[in-house]
Amino acid sequence: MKIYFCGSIRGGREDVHLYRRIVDKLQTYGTVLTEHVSSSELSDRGEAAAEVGDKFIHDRDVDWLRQSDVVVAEVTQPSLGVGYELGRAIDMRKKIFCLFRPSSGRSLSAMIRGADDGELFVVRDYSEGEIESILEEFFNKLKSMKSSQTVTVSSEVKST
Ligand code: 6K6
Repeated sequence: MKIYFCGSIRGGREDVHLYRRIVDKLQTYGTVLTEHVSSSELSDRGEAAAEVGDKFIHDRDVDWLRQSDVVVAEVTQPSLGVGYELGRAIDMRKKIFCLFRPSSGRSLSAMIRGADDGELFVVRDYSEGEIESILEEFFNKLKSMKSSQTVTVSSEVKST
């Protein structure tokens, strides 16, 4: 499974330790295309970013988003880039799981909370201690949905 993880970069890096824990857990389910988002060494104003340029970053990330099977976003720290990625992912009809921490004292944008449809786009409030269990719950549900779809498809093939 290819997983696209979204987390704030230029929007602020205060939650990078949580991104690391999320990515560590995600890597038990598949390949995380955007592992660098969780790196405490990523310096967006550093040489690497200047060398590749913003257009390269944008085009590469949109390409990865297209390739992904599922999108997981930590949306507590507001980020234009994460909001943009989520909007593009909705258009691509990706399965999206957003994580928000009410303990931050922030209020999540209505454009993210209001996009929750209980199916393709899900927003989940959580506290730090719950990261791993919440992701387990989400991926277990995803796996069981996928296997029931496979059963349906294979029985449809048999009946035709
Ligand atoms: C370092 C070396 C090369 O590039 C860099 C740093 N820049 C970015 N690298 C990769 N993805 C990025 C970069 N800047 C933004 N993004 C994407 O936007 C990530 O996938 C994040 O989920 C999101 C963060 O957006 P901002 O607006 O907070 O930066």
